[in-house]
Formats: sequence, C-alpha cells, structure tokens
Amino acid sequence: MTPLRNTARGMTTVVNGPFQRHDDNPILTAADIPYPANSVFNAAAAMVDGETLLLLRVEDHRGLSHLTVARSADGRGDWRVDRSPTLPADPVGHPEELWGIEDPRITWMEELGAYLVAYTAYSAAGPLVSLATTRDFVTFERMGPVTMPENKDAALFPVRFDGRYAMLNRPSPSMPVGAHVWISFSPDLLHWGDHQILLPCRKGGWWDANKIGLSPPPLLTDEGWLLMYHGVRQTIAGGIYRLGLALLDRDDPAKVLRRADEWVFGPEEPYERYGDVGDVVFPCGWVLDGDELRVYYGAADSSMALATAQLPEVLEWLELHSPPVPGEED
Ligand code: BMA
Repeated sequence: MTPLRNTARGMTTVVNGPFQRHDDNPILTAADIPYPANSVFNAAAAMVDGETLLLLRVEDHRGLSHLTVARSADGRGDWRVDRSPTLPADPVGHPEELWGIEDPRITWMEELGAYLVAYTAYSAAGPLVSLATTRDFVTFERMGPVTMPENKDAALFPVRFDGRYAMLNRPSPSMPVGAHVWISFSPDLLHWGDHQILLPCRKGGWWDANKIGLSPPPLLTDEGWLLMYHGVRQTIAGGIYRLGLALLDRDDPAKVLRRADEWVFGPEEPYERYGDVGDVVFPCGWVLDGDELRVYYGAADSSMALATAQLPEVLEWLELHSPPVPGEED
C-alpha cells in the first residue's frame, strides 16, 4: 500500500497526483492548423529562442502524418502555426517515410549545437525510428533510419555516457512476449548496439501490462533522469493509454532507480476520452521552466493538451509510489 505522507502538499499530491490540466485545454485542434488537417496530436516540445516550440504531428485527410511547428511566448496560448507543413514526409528520397512521419521527440545536443529529432517513419515494412537534426526548425537534415521495424517511441539522451550516445526505443516483437522500453548505445548516432531492456512491461491486470513506450525524452533532475512512459491496458472496449514515471541513474542510464506502481495521469476529460482513438493521453514533449514542468500531450489522437506540475512534487510522488527495488529494501 502506498504510504500517505501527512503534509499539506504531500497529501494533495498523493490524492490528486501532481499534474493539473490547463483550463483552456485542448490548446490546439485541427481548426488551429492554417491548412486542411484532420487532427493534431503527439507533439514534441522544446524551448527555442525564449519561446515554447511544439513540433506537431498533423494528420492530413489521407490519414498520413507530417510535422509542423507552432510557437508560443508563454507555452499556453497564442500559438503561431507554420502556414504549410514544416517537415513533410519524403517518400521519394526516404522510402521509409512512405506512409508519413509521426510522434517526434526533441533533444538539444549541446555538443552538436543542434536539436536532434527522433521520429517514427511509417515504412511499408512497419514503423521504424529515424533521426534528423535542425538548428532552427526551418531546415532539417535527415540522418535516416537508425532501427529496423517495428520500433518507435525513441528519444536521445542529451549527453554521452562513457563516450557513447544513448537512445531509448521500443521494439515491438510480433510474438506476444511484451513490448518493453529498451536502451541502446552508439559511438556515432548512426550505428546502435548494446541493446538492453530497460523498463519491462508488466503482466496480467496491471495498467502497464504487455505494451509500454517512452513518452517525452528523459529529463535530468537532481535525483537522476526522470522518465515518463505510456502504458497500454487492453480491454474488451479497446486500449487505455495512461502515463507512468520512473527514474534512472544519472551516470548509468541503464540502471532503474525507481518505478512507480500506479499511473500518474490518465484519460478523464471528454477531449481525452473521445476522438479518433479514444482514451489516449500521449505526450511526446515537456518543458521545464524553473520548477514548473509543462507536459504537452496528444489527446485521443485528435488534439493537443497541456498539463503542468511542480517538478519537486513529481519527484516526491514518484518516491512515494515506488516499491523498493529488489535487494535494496531498508
Ligand atoms: C500508438 C502510437 C501513437 C498513438 C497511439 C494511440 O501506437 O501510434 O501515435 O497516439 O498508438 O493510437
């Protein structure tokens, strides 16, 4: 049973969870896209030139997705959306993008002086992970596929570990053995190996049984790398996408320090419960502004929404909801 801490803030956080939905959710819908679009969801996020930038997944009326930039001074409203697709799929030059590009995650790579975008390229053989770099979110340089299909939900760490880049990703085996979050390493961003399961999906009746995947990129905190991941509960009525938290060792990201047992956020509001794919909350980006963590999430594969939290409360919630790691009990 989760311990309840008897402090005013602790009690509120434990009972309601640390995240609060923005009053004006959804913050972006297809109507905000200045060209015909079916839906807008699963955006990556970054601070660029002092503004919040979202790299939106926009689905067109063929059902195929591309990426478009939206900018806002306060990260909440007055979004300025590019007039045409910022990064369209390139099925001719990059056949792996035949059926569009989806679900980007952005990592600022200080040593490259560039943002690295990991995204899903929907190839004829299934979804795979591609990388691109950009300095300005106007022009992008594709690096091409870095995994084979099926693999998605990938993001880079912003630093190297013992000289190697590290990437979280989620291969999907065709056998029913579970889809887990993996960590992989590379000397050059192109060639990846030393693949290891980092967070296994749970089994049975758990909210995160059978299939999980990384949500936003890992975030460095005083306590280690904070991970937010989605877990899918399959029910007779379809899947329910909820969000969980874990913490990785700062110097050895293959080491899991904590993993909460309960989900921290799930679909509740009508815009999360009903849409092209109902009961889905799916963040691909977050931004830390002081202690305020702003999580941008796709809602029901239809619109973009925002939830905010104080980072110390998120870490406290994670600690309170994490069972001891086996062998490290008090
Ligand atoms: C996942 C991804 C997401 C999508 C979610 C719910 O597998 O494809 O893009 O939001 O399913 O449909």
